[in-house]
Formats: sequence, C-alpha cells, structure tokens
Amino acid sequence: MTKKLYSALLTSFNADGTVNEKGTREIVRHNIDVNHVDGLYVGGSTGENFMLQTATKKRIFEIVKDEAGDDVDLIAQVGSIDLQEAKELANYVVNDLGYKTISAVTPFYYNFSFPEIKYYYDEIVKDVNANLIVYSIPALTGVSLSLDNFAKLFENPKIIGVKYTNADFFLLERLRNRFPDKKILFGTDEMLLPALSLGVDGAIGSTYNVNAARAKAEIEAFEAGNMQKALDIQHETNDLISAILGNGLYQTIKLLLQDMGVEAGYTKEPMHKPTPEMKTTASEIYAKFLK
Ligand code: NAY
Repeated sequence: MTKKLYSALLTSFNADGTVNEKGTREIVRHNIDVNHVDGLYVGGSTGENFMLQTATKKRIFEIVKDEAGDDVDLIAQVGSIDLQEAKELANYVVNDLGYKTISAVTPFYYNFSFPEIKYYYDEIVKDVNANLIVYSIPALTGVSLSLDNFAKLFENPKIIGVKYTNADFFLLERLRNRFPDKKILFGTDEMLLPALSLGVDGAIGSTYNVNAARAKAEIEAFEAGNMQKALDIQHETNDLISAILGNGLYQTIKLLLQDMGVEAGYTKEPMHKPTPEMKTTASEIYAKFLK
C-alpha cells in the first residue's frame, strides 16, 4: 500500500471532562496494534481539541508521543485562533516531545484576510524545525482557500501539504495537478474512493479508529486496479458511516471502541453523554458492521 492511512485520534475523557490517560493510551495502542494505521493525527477535530485548555492539549500530545514512540508517524495539530498558543504548542511538540510534523487549522471565526492567514502559517513554522500540513476544513471553519491561496502558502518550503477535509473535488484535482510534490491527505472518510482516484497521498479520518481494515482493503483494491471491489467496500463503509453519523459521530465511535474493549471514555461537554438508546444503537452497529 503506497497511500498512507492515519486515524484522527480520539481523546478518552472521564465523565468530569478530564483526560482519561489510560483510555487515551488504549486508543493509541488499538490504532497501532489492531488497526495497523500508518500514523495518528493528534489534536484535531476528532480529538475534541478546540474545547481544550493549553495545558490539556500539551498533556495529550505528551501521552500520545509517550505511548506511540516512533512506531507510527505522528502529526500534531497545533492550530488555534490564539496565534501565541499555536506557536507555544508548536514549540512544545517539536522541541520538548520530538514530533516531526505539525499541522494547523486555518484560523477561523474572525474572517481573517488571506495575508493574515499566510502570516499565521509562516509564524507558526518560523521558529520550529518541523514541517507543517495545512488543515483545511471549510465546513467547520467557514474558511475556504483558493488554488492561488494554496500556491502562496506552499511557497514556504516548510509547508509540505494539506489535510483536505472538503468535498470540492474540482479544487482537489487542481491542487493535485499543480502541486505534484506536496502531500495531500484526504479527510472525508465517506468520499475516500473519489479522492483516491484524484491522486491523494493518503487519508486522515475519525472513522479509521474503528474501520481501518475496510479502508486499507479499499486502498489495496484501488491500487490493484480492482475498482469494483473498492467501490463495494466504499458502499459498505458508507452504510457504516451513515449509521454512525445518525447516532452521534464521536459518541458512537467511542461506544464502538468500547465494544472492542477499548476504554474510549466520554466526549467533552457541551457534547452530550450517550443516552441508553445511543448505546443500544451503537451495539447494533458494532454487531452489524464490525464484529
Ligand atoms: C480531525 O480529527 O481533525 C479530522 O480528521 C477531520 C476529519 C473528520 N471530520 C470531522 C468533522 O470529524 O473523519 C472525518 C469525519 O469524521 C468523517 O468523514 C465522518 O463524516
């Protein structure tokens, strides 16, 4: 398999919202030992990062690096609309913990101009000895980057690619065509197959925490030229993803991990805790798709 698969790592939280270290370590181990993913994307949306205080973010980066070591590729998402925090986290993960790749979400909420966005990225990588992957997720941030915007960001040699969590396949094709040497990691799990056909380098997603085997089989079928098999797997995957989305995305992935014996814990407030009905549905999803 030449294309890489990364799980967007979940964080296990206790009922009171503090980090469940044992559970978080178990999620890391499950991804390495059972899912055999190529890497982990730490501190992204799936990690519930944007609801966390700086010290908590640091602790999670530390736990994950300690547990994973150099077994898999680690990408630390350090982006924040507090640029000082983003720089502090970048410095911490690279210099104190030894992460080699960082990522940063596009700065959101204030409708920043493109020159401000470029300044943000150049500042984050300026003082650290690491490469950066832009995290573009317009559906959640409201920030869309154009092809020319990417070209300007990519002028910085330390900005090596993009985690592209977007359904704009025209832009994806244009990016692939114009930047053959930049890394494009696709972040919308339910559309993996069309993204593979456009030449992405790999994928990062939340559902790979529980569905990595199907994703890897799909990538292998694609790479072997067996498109019908790859499409059949995507159909099956999307039945699973529809069921997960219908029951609450992160809560359900955590419940599915619990069915697999992993202490995945709770989501962080204000996300709600799973109801008994959600637990029953998750067990049904597990029995139908993952057992
Ligand atoms: C992350 O944690 O930053 C991501 O990987 C984002 C990608 C995920 N998007 C969100 C909003 O969670 O994996 C996807 C997504 O959960 C999946 O495609 C189901 O819609």
